[in-house]
Amino acid sequence: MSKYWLFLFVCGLLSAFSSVAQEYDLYPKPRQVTFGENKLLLSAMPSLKGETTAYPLAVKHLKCLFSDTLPVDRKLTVVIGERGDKAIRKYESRIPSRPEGYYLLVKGRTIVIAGNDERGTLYGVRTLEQLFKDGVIPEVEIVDYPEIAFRGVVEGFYGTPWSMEDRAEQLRFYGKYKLNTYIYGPKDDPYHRSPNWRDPYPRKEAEAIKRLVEVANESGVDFVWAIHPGQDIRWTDEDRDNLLRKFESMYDLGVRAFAVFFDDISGEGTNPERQAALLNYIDEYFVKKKGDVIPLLMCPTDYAKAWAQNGSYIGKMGDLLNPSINVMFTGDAVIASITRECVEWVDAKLKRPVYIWWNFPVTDYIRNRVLMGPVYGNDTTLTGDEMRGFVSNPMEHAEASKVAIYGVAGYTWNPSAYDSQAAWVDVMGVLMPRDADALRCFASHNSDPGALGWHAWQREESVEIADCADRLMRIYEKGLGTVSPEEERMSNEFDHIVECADRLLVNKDNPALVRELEPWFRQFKLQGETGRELFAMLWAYRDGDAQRFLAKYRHVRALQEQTFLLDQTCNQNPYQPGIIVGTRVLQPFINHVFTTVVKAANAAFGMELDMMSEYSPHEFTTTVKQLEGLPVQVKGGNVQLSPVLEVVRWGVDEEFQILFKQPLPVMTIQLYLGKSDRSSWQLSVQLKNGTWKELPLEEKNGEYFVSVGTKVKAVKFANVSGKAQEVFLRKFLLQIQK
Ligand code: BEU
Repeated sequence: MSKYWLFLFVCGLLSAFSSVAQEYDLYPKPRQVTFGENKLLLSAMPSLKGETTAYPLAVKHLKCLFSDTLPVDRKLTVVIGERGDKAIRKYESRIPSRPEGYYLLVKGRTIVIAGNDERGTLYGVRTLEQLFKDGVIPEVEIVDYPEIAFRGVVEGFYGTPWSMEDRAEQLRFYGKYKLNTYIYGPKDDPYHRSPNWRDPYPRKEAEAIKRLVEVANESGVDFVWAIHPGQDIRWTDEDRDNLLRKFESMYDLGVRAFAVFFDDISGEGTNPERQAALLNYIDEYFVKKKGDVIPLLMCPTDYAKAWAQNGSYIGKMGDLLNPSINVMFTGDAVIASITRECVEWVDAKLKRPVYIWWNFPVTDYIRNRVLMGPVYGNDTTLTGDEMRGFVSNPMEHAEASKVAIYGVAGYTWNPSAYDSQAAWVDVMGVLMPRDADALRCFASHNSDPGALGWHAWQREESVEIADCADRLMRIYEKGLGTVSPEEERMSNEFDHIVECADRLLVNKDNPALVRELEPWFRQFKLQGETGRELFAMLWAYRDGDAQRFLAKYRHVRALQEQTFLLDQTCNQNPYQPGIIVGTRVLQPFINHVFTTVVKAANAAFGMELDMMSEYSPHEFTTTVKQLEGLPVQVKGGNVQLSPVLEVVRWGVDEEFQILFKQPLPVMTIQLYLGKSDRSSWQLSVQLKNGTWKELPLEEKNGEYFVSVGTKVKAVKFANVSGKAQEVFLRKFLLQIQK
């Protein structure tokens, strides 16, 4: 063969291999994959070897791949088993000696699935499932294992807990993408925490949990049931036994993994020595005694480094807790990216690898948004020796949370090979095969939580057009006369948004996702239409056509009002109610350009049109770090602060103020701090003449109540106790005279 022909032959081979590889995008990405040249046609039922000794769940899933109506082909063999099984002995040296690892071979007329352990075998079958397309499997050799031992989800948010149907669907999704952990800990399940953590579930709920555990078992996912007793626990033998009794009742429902959460509590329950003693007791007298329960998991009270300060609490946990107990941590802050520095810091304190509770894509602190962006920013060099677990805390929208959960599956399986962008693009097709591009457009513009002082974590948003939007605003600052490529690009983007939103609203691939996101899709469409009409307004101005300008201005105003109405009527909850979209790039762009264009048109056409684009009436200022950026809401004419979910560490003399746009007739103020200690607090109002007046706090049903009955310019609330306080700020409501 001449050199030329040899060259062509090699090129042909390479392209054949790479096209096979491209055809089979395996996810999460396996460690080592070598595709062969041929494909195996599976038109017959293979004969199974090792069927009786292999992990039954793996065999069950394997059999689902083949239709049992097919004739048996004796020459086609599937060999399956775990390390130590006779059937796969020949391949044992190729199995990675890592928990949940597996070796998979498809060659000639043989398929080998050899697990390092039972889960490993199951994961081998899962990979085979992904390779199986239209009755054909490519020749391949795979060596694979996960990096992080516990990977998955903690349903740990405040808000409406997921439904049992949502959870069952989630468990199947986790199984498919090799996530092995689901932690049940919804903050608003009263049997998970106060007031009912001591009581067993009523029969109906208990039955539903039992069924859920069965789905978890069938999916190869550990169902971890968490209890949250800290807010009212008494450190007595009685309460210890209450807790154990509750665990026993969950064990009877089939639960074989348990967690105790001490997050977001104040008072006696926060004592680290007491917590550790209780956990060690549970570990010794329940977990280890049962023998079939996996290691105990706990969430500490100081669960973020920002609170751990000198780390004395977390250090005590490291010293006192039995070594087998896993400890959760959210990173540098409550909402944070996971850095190597933080993991090393907390590992040293805990004297064990940390179990990360990652607060993404949770939105319980920003419930008017959805977080649909990629999973990125976590250290990709971390190994299983440094991080024992990594679970994502999702949104109350289960289906929408899959965008992030899919990313977490890839990251935790193999952090160093994880490609965040590719995973994100991929999952759009997984969730909405026919409208993947439209979903991607929506997701790309809805990913930032917004920088809220204390939770100041930001995410990229509208990445593809952010620079363009910025450049265009600067062009317009110099004058509105120039037609630029940026203008064309932005106006096309708004057209595209309208098209995508319309398609998403009627999408049939994923009804659950459409149901969850429908109000956001509608808001997105309005945003696209507003952007589109904004340009029509600008072009009318440029043409000197005052009449057309006015028509377009009125249309923009109408769209703005519809946006406001949707925000005021949909998704109404006490915690940041409403629906907002595209807040990082699109909305600021629209607001900025709207003001610029109306200002120019007013001057040119001699008009006095209102150029205010967003209504933000009241101002909030504070010296309490944790309250920085707290939104002030206007609801039904009343004014209220968005409730804070965490315990607020409130320093001596620290305060907050709400300054009203114009004096308001405040009738009463109601507030809930979770403590009755009136003398520690001072509430004052600023009267119309500018003087401050202190008002007494009365106590009513555990809440504080203040009678005001006059017009005020501002309200101030301060800690005057002379010492730091730990309180909740779950309610601060000003009732305004209508
Ligand atoms: C996420 O906003 C979030 C924060 C915390 N208040 C709670 N606990 C932990 O993060 C450990 C969590 O339940 C809540 O979802």
